[in-house]
Amino acid sequence: MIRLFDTHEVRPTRELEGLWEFQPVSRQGEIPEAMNYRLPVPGCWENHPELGTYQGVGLYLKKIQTSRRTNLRLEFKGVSHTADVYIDGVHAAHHHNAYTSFDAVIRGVEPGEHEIRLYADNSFGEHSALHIANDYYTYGGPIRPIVLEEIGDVYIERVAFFPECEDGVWQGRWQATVRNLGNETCETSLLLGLDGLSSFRETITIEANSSVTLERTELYREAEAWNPGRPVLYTLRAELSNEKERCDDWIDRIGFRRIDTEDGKLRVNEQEIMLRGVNRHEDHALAGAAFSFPDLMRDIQLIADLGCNTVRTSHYPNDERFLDLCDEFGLMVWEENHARGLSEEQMRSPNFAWQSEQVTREMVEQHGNHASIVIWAILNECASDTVYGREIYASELALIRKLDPTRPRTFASHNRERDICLDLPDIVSFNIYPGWYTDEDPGELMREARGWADRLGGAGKPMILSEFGADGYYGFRSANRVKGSEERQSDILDENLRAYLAEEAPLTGVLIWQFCDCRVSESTGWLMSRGGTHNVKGLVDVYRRPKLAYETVKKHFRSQQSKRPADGIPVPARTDVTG
Ligand code: ADA
Repeated sequence: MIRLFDTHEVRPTRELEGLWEFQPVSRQGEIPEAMNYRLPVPGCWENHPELGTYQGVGLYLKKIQTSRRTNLRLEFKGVSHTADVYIDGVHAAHHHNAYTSFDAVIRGVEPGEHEIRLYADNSFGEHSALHIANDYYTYGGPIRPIVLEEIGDVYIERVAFFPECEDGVWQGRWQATVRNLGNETCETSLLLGLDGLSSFRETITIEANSSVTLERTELYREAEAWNPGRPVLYTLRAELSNEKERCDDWIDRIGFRRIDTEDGKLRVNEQEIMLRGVNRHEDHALAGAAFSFPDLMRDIQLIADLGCNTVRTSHYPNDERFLDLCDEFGLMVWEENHARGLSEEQMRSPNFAWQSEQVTREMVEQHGNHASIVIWAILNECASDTVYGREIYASELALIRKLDPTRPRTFASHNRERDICLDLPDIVSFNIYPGWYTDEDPGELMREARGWADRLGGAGKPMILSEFGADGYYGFRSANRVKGSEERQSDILDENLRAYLAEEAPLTGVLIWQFCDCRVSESTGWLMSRGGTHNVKGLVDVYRRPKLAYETVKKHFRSQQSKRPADGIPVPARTDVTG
């Protein structure tokens, strides 16, 4: 399943799901003597009993048939973590980072059989600055769908839509990019519209081997807003036509909403909002990082059942189908680029700056149309306390502002009073663990955090506690409520939430670490503190079995829901799911 809706009606499109041949190999490009395995795609190789801990390069191979001479576009929605693609033996794409998509376009493919070879590498080393041994697992393989499309020489490459509100009237800024792969200049007619509202047509001329981006702002007086409590979505349709017929199209969904952070408040459509949510790793005991649609839906239902109105995609851009579900059900999203806990030294790795900038750009360009994303974030717990770190924070936040001026930006800091970047984002966010890593009082620490923000450049900005939580081993019960037990985890979250959800708390959001337990990299050093190579701060375990803390959080969040209904109640909560 590619998305929750058809992305093309004109362009022939199919998902290359099913069984692919597979073989571990020693390096990218190697052609093995035999392909001894067959694995499901999308999927990760860890699900095969012999490959549960394999870290290295894996070759996926698929033969496809085409029935006419055409151009092919192959889109890989997520390959973990470094991919190299060969089509009929010719290198067609290289991409680093598991959590954003990339494509390969091949011109003039003859009818008949063609071979796709996908090399996926999940090993750590100099080539991978973002994927390192970490507090989550880097699975191997095509964890998200692979899509095969037939395109003409002129095709729609991307359509971005930015909703804006001027004097109470909705308008939309369009940015549509059309590419000409051909060797001659061409003229084409482009139709852009929103179903149920209006559309317009423009004629564009595109030189050979280049692209043109059309920009235009349109008024939508009749548009209904997307609100967390009433998530109205519109189908966006772009179509290219020549003299005779429609020759290409692009379909997406958008919502009209305005987000602002004036006076230290976060507002969606002028309504002040308190974010209540969870941090979520895309990880499941049975699926690894390759979620089936029902698994994604199950997470949405559980998050809604908890009384959350927000989810943070810690620590990387999420599966588009998950974002589609958030759009559809009114769950607000903090989406962040891919990084966790990188020191200055790690940020100075020669591959860090470009890989990090690339994932930031891809995240915003690929996911910008999702109405549910209300915050962009970067670089969780990296070196925001160093001069070099500040350069990177500043440049990535500026890049986001350039690509999308409509959403606030933040980063989750663990650097407390040492942080030197709090003047840069629109919202300040802190990860703190009172009751777990420290013995501090949650209420006092929250007020101290406000003080750090106020003194260090973040005065007047909304503040979010982006992580707090405690270990809780599923099924480990303790009469003495010792650390690591379900009881203690529940107590710690209870104490934290009492302080943070109090009327006078100076907060715009609380995000619990974390929704579900997750597998972590096998390593030495601090990762040895992760019993069973899992981070067990989940409210549910890797199989989604709720721990005691689940009910505790639900009690707090649901009572907020009734006190502050305008903050939004995601739709699945209305058809109560867990009873
Ligand atoms: C950090 C980090 C998380 C996780 C958490 C923990 O704040 O951002 O990824 O590692 O701590 O469990 O300690």
